[in-house]
Amino acid sequence: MKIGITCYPTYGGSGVVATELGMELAARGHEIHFIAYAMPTRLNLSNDHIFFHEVEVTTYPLFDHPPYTLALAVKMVEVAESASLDLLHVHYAIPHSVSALLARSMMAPRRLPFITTLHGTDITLVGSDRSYLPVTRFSIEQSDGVTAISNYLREETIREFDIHRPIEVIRNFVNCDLYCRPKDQRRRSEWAPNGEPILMHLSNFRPVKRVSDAVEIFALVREKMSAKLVLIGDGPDHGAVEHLVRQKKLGCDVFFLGKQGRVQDLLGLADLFLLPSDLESFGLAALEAMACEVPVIATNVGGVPEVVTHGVDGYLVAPRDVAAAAKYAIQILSRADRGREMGQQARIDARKKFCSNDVIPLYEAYYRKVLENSAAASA
Ligand code: GMT
Repeated sequence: MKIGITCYPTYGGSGVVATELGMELAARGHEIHFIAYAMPTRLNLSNDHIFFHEVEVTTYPLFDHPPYTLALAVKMVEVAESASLDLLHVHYAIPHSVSALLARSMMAPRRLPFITTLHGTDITLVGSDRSYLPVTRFSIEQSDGVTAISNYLREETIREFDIHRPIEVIRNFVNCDLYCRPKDQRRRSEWAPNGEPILMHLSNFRPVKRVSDAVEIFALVREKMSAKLVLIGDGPDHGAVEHLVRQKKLGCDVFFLGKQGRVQDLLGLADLFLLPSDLESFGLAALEAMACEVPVIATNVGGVPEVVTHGVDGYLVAPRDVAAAAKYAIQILSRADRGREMGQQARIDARKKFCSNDVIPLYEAYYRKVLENSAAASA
């Protein structure tokens, strides 16, 4: 198939899933055209079935806000015509599904069906904001196919948007051949020269991620034992988190790595992964850590319980309950054998439920179904 994929190219879960999906599909022989305003962070163009088309948004003194939605729609049409795309697959409803809807109308009478994948804040925060809700609902209703990355998100979309169309749940996935615990653990000594346990967190440092809670949890752990905290990613809360680290005099024990391209090389060096978010419709970073044999302490919110099983491959606590999270962290870190056992179980669970080899064929089957329905509708 020839598929156009649109996503946010920035450091965020929806862009990561879209990029990994495109690369997996290309590896299976499909022709993939990424259409975005910049190269997605994890995109590797080495496969000659992958193409990148940049959306350039022309500005004009009259425009306070350059019309990205329109520029994207025009680019979608251009690529669909020149590459004879079979369909568009857009990640994150706002505004990508609106652009795709426009592109489909501009292409008529030639059919260009589009699938919208809902990821989280496009439904739970931004999409449900009253200023965006009507147009988000309309573009979801108008999509030829809609998928959600967890049962939680599907239910939430139906409830919040009063949606009456089918929504397919296709869960996020991880490539367990790429994401695994490195045999060579020597790099740990960069952060933990005396063999201290390492806690890790990876996110885009948005307020919803509560990175400061990861620091608070770590501070409680440090009261009981020596340990190190490695923070990967960057975003709006970076300054506040750095300030908190200084205030707690943890500067020597906390490492800020910033945005990293190959997180698969880092996650498996940790003993524990922290995901203390206020809300998470899936928690992709937790899944990636699990595949690398790292147990997870996360909050019991949204779709996280579909990923992490309490007491089996990690622990779930109430949002902002840093004391409970620290108690579990100390439990895991003070018994290395228990932590390793949970970590190994985490990889088994990640492979069983979220392996890319099982999930990618679900997308392929869904694409075929949407194409058949679209052809039948226009016959
Ligand atoms: O929160 C992020 O990392 C960004 C956000 C996005 O849409 O870019 O992530 C959402 O999609 C991820 C991939 O499907 C999910 O793993 C995250 O749980 C989800 N974030 C939230 O629901 C807050």
